[in-house]
Amino acid sequence: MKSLLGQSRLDPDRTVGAQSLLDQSRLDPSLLTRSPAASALLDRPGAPAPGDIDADALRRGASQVLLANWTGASTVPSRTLYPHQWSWDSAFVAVGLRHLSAHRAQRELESLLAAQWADGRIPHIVFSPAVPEDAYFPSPSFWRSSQAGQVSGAPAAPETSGIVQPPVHALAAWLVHRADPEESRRRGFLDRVHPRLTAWHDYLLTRRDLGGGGLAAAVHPWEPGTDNSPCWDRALARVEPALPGTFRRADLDHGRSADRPTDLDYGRYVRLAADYREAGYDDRATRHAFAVEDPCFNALLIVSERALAAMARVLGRDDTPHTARADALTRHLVTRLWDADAGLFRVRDLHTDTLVDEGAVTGLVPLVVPHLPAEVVRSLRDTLTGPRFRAPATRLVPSYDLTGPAFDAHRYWRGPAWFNTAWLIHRGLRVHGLDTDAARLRRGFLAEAGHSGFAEYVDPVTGTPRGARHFSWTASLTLDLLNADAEETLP
Ligand code: 9WN
Repeated sequence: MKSLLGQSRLDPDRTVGAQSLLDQSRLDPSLLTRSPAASALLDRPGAPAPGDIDADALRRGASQVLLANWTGASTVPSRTLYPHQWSWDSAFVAVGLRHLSAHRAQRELESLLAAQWADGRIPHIVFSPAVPEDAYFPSPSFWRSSQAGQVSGAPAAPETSGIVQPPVHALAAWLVHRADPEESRRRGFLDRVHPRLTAWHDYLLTRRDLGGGGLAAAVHPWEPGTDNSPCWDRALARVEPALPGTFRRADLDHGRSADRPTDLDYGRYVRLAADYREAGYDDRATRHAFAVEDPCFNALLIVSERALAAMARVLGRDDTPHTARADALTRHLVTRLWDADAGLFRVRDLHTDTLVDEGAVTGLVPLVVPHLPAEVVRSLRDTLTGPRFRAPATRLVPSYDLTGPAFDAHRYWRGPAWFNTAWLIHRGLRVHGLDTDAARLRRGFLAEAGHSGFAEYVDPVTGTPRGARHFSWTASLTLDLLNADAEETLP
């Protein structure tokens, strides 16, 4: 154990380094010796990293987080704040787990897909029956999926939420397959996941094309994964909040209230989810009071559709429906959400059919889409490296425009820098051959992940860690970026 820590060179500018990874961690040190499987995972050889990063310490710290957050079939985002399985978290976790165990990464995704509804939706939370009811709100008894969701094809078990999260799963499944194609073939992994992931995209492109413009809509601020982004403020203001006192927030037991969404936001989240539930989670029967087209959500749908095409080719199936969909989605994304004057993609509010005048990191994530017009790529790169998104302390990307009126360096998706969006933008920079920018972002990512103890997010101005520590996708995507030199991009 000592040898993990004795040689930290993580960030010479700061007094904390790899030592802090484990000092802060409270992870069980006997984990390594108690389980032969666990120690085999940790003994994989390391990959090269930028000169000032101690790749070995970082890799071991990240692996420990993933081992500690593994429940036996999937990974919780955080043992304290998020004690169940989350949809896009699991996809990001699988991306990193594949470097430790392709088999375990497959199980991560397949346990999520086992909770898929008959209408194709992948729920945003799969609840563990082993976790106490009051450990997270909204709990299974709020969503009541097996009862209220019957008309939409919710499974009898497990209990789940009724909303969704961004469709990054097919990309993750493809990357997991590529990590060990032999193991994937032996287990029939692609054979099983390809039809399920296709049904998931079908759901999004039929039931969720609420704007009629060929993009998928989100009907709750939790669906794009950026809960309290300023992009939702106007749309949410139209929603009558649930009365205070009718629900109890569990997140404040673990998170600082200044880092979390406000009570007023929560009242509105609860109202929207309850209304959806009362309509059986049926998109045809619900009058969605909140409906938006989000650029990150749709960009991930495009990349995932290309991943389905790649899977179809491996399986000897026709890939043209997937490539045709990806091409059409790319056109719609640019036509409906690109704002050339602002130099980024915007959210479209479907109630007013207008673009929301706020700049968020989700408007830069479409860089991950191949075949974008060259001027769009140029402009996104300028915005990314310009004053609005160049975080002074972290080399990461803030979640919201540093110069925007709603910027708040602490509060969740209103300013703090997150690791999953940085990973996606890093991937986008690679896709478009912007390798110098990619290398800079990668270096910043790895330094901050180590320095922060794999925090959920960090203050972009001071670099202070915020939110949960030992956060699974931060650890997992760290492992992936440590291997990024070998990464391939999709055609
Ligand atoms: C609500 C689990 C999830 C992430 C989201 C992040 C946060 C939940 C919450 O945590 O949302 O889904 O309780 O705040 O915003 O992106 O998937 O890590």
